Amino acid sequence: MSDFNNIKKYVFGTPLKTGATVIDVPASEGTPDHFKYNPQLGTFTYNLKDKDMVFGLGETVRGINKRGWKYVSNNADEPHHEETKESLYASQNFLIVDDVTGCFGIFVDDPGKVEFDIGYTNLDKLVIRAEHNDYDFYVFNGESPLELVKAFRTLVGKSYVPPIWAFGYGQSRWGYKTAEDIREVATRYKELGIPLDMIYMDIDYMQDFKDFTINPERFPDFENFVKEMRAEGIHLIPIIDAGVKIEKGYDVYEEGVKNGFFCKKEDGTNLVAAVWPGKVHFPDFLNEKAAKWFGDKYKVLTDAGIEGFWNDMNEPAIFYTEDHLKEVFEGLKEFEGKEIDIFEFFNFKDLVSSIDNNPEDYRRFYHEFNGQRVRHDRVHNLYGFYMTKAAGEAFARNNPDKDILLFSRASYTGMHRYGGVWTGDNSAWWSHLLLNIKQMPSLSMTGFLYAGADVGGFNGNTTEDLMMRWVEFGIFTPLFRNHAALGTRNQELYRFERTEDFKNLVGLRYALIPYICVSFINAVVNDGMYMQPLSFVYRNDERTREVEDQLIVGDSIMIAPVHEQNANGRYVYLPEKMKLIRFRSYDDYDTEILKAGDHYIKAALNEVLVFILPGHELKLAKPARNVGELDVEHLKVISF
Ligand code: MIG
Repeated sequence: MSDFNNIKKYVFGTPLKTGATVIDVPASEGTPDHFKYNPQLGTFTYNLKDKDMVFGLGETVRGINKRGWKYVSNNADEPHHEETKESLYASQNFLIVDDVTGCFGIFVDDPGKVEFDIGYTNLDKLVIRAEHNDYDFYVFNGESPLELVKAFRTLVGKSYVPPIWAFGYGQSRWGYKTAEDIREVATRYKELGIPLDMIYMDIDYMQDFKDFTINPERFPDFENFVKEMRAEGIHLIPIIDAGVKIEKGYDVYEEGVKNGFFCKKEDGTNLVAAVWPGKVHFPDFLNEKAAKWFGDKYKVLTDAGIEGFWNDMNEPAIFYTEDHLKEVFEGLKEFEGKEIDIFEFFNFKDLVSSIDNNPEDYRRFYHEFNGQRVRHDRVHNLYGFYMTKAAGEAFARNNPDKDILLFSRASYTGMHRYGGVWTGDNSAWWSHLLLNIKQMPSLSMTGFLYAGADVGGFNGNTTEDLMMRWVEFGIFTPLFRNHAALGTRNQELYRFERTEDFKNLVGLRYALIPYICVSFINAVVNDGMYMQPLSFVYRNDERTREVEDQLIVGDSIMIAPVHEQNANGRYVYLPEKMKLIRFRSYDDYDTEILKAGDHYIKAALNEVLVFILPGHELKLAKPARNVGELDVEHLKVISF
């Protein structure tokens, strides 16, 4: 008998040990409750009831309620987060179905492709199908979605806790090249008095995009530069990419080849792919020895004083593989010199346009996983998880006295024990601010508590008003980072006109850090959520079930971010009486007690709406230049 009566496990085929779970649940006989299983098709079908809502899946497109679309767990380097996409960078196969009279949860522990057709093919059917038929299918029972979340998280283990300074504000941009560029960011923030704890280093700090190298011309005395920035209160956070440049004499490449640590093709040779460094091999993070070796490489940077990293391109992203490129050139010969009709023209065009992240390429290489040779597509969604695990375990070994910041782009359940996530290459769109709001509670459910989006938007040119509204939401997300793509409009907060407003808003974030940290730690310790949909808290209030742009943060406040351009306020639904605080800054705000129901609430461009729940309080610290300088002993209390 299991001690975990609310968790049942059903075993199909011969599942791989993915590392997602931390407790062993004995297998139950038969097939999962609630579902009709079709062994021929490998489908699990549940008939959705009228009032069923479906929650979960972590970082995906669309709403908090996942009903009405098909989602595919298949980690993808997908820079276009449109609502018609089925896959983003992450795969969390955890779902909750709830119609208030009853609810249940499921988790499909399968790191290959898994489809969740949630009322897409048939409005009223939830159909789950995995591409490979070897997995553990878990069912959770409980009285409320929150209980199901707890059951799931008991199964998959405690969430990662970052160093406290990682709750500060971070400035990033793809395009900072030199120590001088970074110094300038630090100086401009300091001059304006806008708090800052982190500056991120994107791929240009490296020598020719080689992991664990520093370009000596751009950073002539890196160690001292790290010290200089620390003296300014700033942590430098370099990026690490999955692919290792193929280059004679480059130690990481040489050692990887010598020890057989790279992913191999069927014929035993190392796969040759291309990403930013040009041709690369992919470290086999699933191979324990290779993981240990790669993890230890971070020491090059931690020895230089670095205390945080972001792991990128670990779906893995593939611009092309050598083999596929050959096939494409062969294929193109077919067209050369021939009269082609319009259909052939499109075949020709597809040949070239489908080169990057081509599904065929994910079937060309293998891993050594738990002593077995496994083809990549079978374990695809584990790659980013194991890269991050390799780093996290190395930090525990090599830097036991330090808390190190770590987050990743690709992820799978289990990675939440080693690091956080950012949600990848969003765009400077108002709809992506809204998407950020909707993704956060789903991420919280799946244990990815340290999470956030590129504030202001990554792709495309942002605007000052979008940036301000996004900051007004970002101040509540545990990871609060402004990041943008190469070639886009500069969006450091000092680039705009209303720098005083930005200073006040980021200052408010620092004021909120005691509350944010306590709420975060509570979510870790209790296997709970840092951000919740209203319907999780107000179970019996039907109206809350349709509210997707207000969130409960921690257990004392509700937020209602403005996410539309040119809006000077918004409609807010209050499930009960609450105290509104309309913040312009830490010490400039007005309050008002509002009764339950619908309200139109004004919020000028520089105003943030926070609502205190009855019987609760919000404790604020006086803003400081960085987290280290916050006085957390003397807090101001606003109570209701
Ligand atoms: O192909 O390192 O999502 O944050 O700035 C793009 C450059 C590679 C993707 C990441 C983004 C980062 C960018 N990277």
